[in-house]
Amino acid sequence: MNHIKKLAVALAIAATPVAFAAGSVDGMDMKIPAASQQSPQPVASEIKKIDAQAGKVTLKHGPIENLGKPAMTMAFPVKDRAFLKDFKEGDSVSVTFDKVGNQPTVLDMQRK
Ligand SMILES: [Cu+2]
Repeated sequence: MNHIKKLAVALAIAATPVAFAAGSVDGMDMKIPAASQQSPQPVASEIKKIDAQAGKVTLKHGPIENLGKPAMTMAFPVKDRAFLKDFKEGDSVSVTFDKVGNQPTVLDMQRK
C-alpha cells in the first residue's frame, strides 16, 4: 500500500515541469508579434501637395510598418486639418499614421 502512494507522488512531480515549460513557451510566442504591430512609429516623408480645404496631404512616405504598407506617394486624410497651415509643399517631415475608421490617416506630423 505504502509504495503505491510513493509512486503516485513521483509521477506527479515528474509530470509537473513538462506542463509548466510547454505553457510558458506558448505565452512568449503569442505576445511578441502583437506588441510590435500596434504602436505607430514616425515615418520619414516628404510633402508633395497640401489640400487644406479637403483636409488631405499627399506624402512620399517610407514603409509604414504598423499598417503593413510599403513606401509610395499617395494622399492621406489628416486627423486635424488645422495643423496643415504650419507646413508647405517640399517640407521633410516625420509622420505618424494609423487607421481611423479603417482608413490610413495622418495622426501627427513634425518638421524634421
Ligand atoms: Cu501609401
